[in-house]
Amino acid sequence: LRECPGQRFQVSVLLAHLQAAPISTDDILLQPYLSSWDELIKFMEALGPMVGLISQEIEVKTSIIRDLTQEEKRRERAYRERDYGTLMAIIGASDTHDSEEEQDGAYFSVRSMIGAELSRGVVNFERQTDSGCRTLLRLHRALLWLQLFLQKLSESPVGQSRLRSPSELCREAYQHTLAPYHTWWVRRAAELAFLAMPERGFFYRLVCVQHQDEAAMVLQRVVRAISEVYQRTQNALEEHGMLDLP
Ligand code: 1Q0
Repeated sequence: LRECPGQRFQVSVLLAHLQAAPISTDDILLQPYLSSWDELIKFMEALGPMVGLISQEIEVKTSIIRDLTQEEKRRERAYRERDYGTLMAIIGASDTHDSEEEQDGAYFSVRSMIGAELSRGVVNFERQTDSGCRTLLRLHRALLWLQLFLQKLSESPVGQSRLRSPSELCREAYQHTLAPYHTWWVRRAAELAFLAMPERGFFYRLVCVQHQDEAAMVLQRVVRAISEVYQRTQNALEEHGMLDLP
């Protein structure tokens, strides 16, 4: 991938985050997962105010999970310090094990989050709450939209037909993924966002290529990385009956 200095969004950075997310055989690290969304927000910021609403929504959703992570860390630290206080008074040691904390927090991965939130009873299957699981599900559905959109953007039409506009592809992908979960008002807002979608040239410059065949290669790498992340998240949510969390 070519470097694009000076541009805020970097497809190589997005790809790096996406590829850092898969761990063990079927899990996803939350930190790189959320960082991928940070990079996508940068992309959306370049599209202007109509899309601002959407990037704001992504920011709200990623912040909810990040806040839960921080809260969890504070709780663990307090618990440990109280414990250690007694312990250290006895043995006089001073070791806080800061690096270990990253490895086994509740919000370390998708599966650790699901496990922790289920055991604490914070996932509500009937009513809307701000659990990490239901929040992740919203981002997860949006990721499928992105996967489908980029897939379509990478495809060349067969025969004589010309390349279709990103705005058209965006709408089509939306109808197949997110639209069924959105209210009438949100669907109208999405329509406005599609109109703000730039032409293909904008996307090509963004990923630093000049032609469709080059773009296709870069886009397909992103699509492959997304689908790995998507599939693992899907498996975890599905196994726990979490694909319809309110
Ligand atoms: C860039 C143009 C994207 C247009 C595509 C999707 C339009 C969606 C419109 C969404 C409006 C958001 C308002 C709130 C919606 C919530 O009701 C909903 C449900 O949450 P809740 O808590 O009420 O149950 N929230 C969501 O569904 C969250 C996801 C929103 C949609 C996010 C899609 C954004 C993805 C953008 C990445 C674009 C980057 C392209 C990069 C190309 C790189 C090579």
